[in-house]
Amino acid sequence: MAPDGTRTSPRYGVRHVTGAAVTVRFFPGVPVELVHSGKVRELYADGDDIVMVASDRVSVYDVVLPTPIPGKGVVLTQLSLWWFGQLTDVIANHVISGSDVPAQWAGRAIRCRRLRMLPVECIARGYLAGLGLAAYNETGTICDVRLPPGLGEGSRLPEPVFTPTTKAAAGHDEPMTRADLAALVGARVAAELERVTLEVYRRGAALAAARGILIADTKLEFGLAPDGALVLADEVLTPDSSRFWPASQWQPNRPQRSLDKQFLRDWSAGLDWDRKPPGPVIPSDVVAATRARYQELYTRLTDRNA
Ligand code: Q0Z
Repeated sequence: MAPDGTRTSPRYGVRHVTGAAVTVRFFPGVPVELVHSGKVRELYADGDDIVMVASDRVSVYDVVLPTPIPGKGVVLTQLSLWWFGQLTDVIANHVISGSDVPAQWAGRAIRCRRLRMLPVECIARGYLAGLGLAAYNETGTICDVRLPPGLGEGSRLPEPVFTPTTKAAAGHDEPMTRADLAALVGARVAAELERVTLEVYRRGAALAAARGILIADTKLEFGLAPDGALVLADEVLTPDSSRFWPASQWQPNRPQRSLDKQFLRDWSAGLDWDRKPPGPVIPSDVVAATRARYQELYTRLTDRNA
C-alpha cells in the first residue's frame, strides 16, 4: 500500500516477491484506473484485479440525490462481504480481499477477481413488486412461469421464482425466457444460474426472516473464472440490489415500506418534485434517519455493530 493510498499494477513493472506470503505489486503515485462508473458505485482496474468502490450516494425513484448518506457505502460493502461469507458453501465468489484496498476507500471497497461477466441479471423473487408485478399484471406470468390468479402488489409467491433479465447497455432491462437464457449462455450454465440464484435467495430470505426482515427479491450477477467455473460477483443481498421490507409492517395489496429508503420517499413525496433530475437536497434530519436505517439493517442481519 502506498502512503497516498494508491497502488499500481504489475504491468508498470514492480517487484514481485515470489515464494513469500505477499506479492508486492504497488508503488506510490500511480492510481488504479477507473473502468466503470455506475449511479452509486465505481469499478477500478488494478492489474489483474478489479476494485469495486461503493459511494455514499443514494437514488430515489432512480434519481441520484445531490446529498450523500454518510456511511452508506461502508455499510453496504460490509453487508455484501458478510453475505459472501455466509454463502461460500452455495457458490464461489469474486472476493479477494475486503481490506487490501487503497486507504482512502477503506471499508467501502472490495478487491475482486476480474471475471468474464455474464450479460444477464439473475433475479429471484419471493414477493411481487417492481417489474415482476408489472409482468404479472399484464400476462399472469413472469419469465414464462405462470402464477396463481388474484395476487397483488406485495403478495408472497407460492415458491420463489427465477426471473432473469437482459443487461441493457441503455434503457430498460427486458425479461428473458429460459430459452432466451439458454441461447445466451448455454443450457448447462443457464440451469446452474437458476439453481444457484434460487438457493442464494432461499438462504438469504430464511436468514433475514429469522431477524424480522423480508427479502422480496434480489438481483445477482455472475461471471466465469478462467477455468470456466461459475462465480458470484458484484454485490450480494444489499438494499441496492434487493428489496428489504420490515416483516412487522408487511401487508399485501399495497406498496410496501422499504427498510432503507422509506424516509427519503416519504419526505420527497411531500415536495414539489417531478421525480426527474436534478433531485432535491436532503435535509439533515432526513439524512440522519436514513443513515440510521442502513445501520439498523446491517445490525439486525449480521448481529454486528455498524
Ligand atoms: C461488475 C458494476 C460497479 C458499476 C462489471 N468481478 C468482476 N469482474 C469483472 N467485471 C465485474 C466484476 Cl464484479 C463487473 N460490474 C457492475 C459495479 C460499478 C458497475 F461497482 N460490471
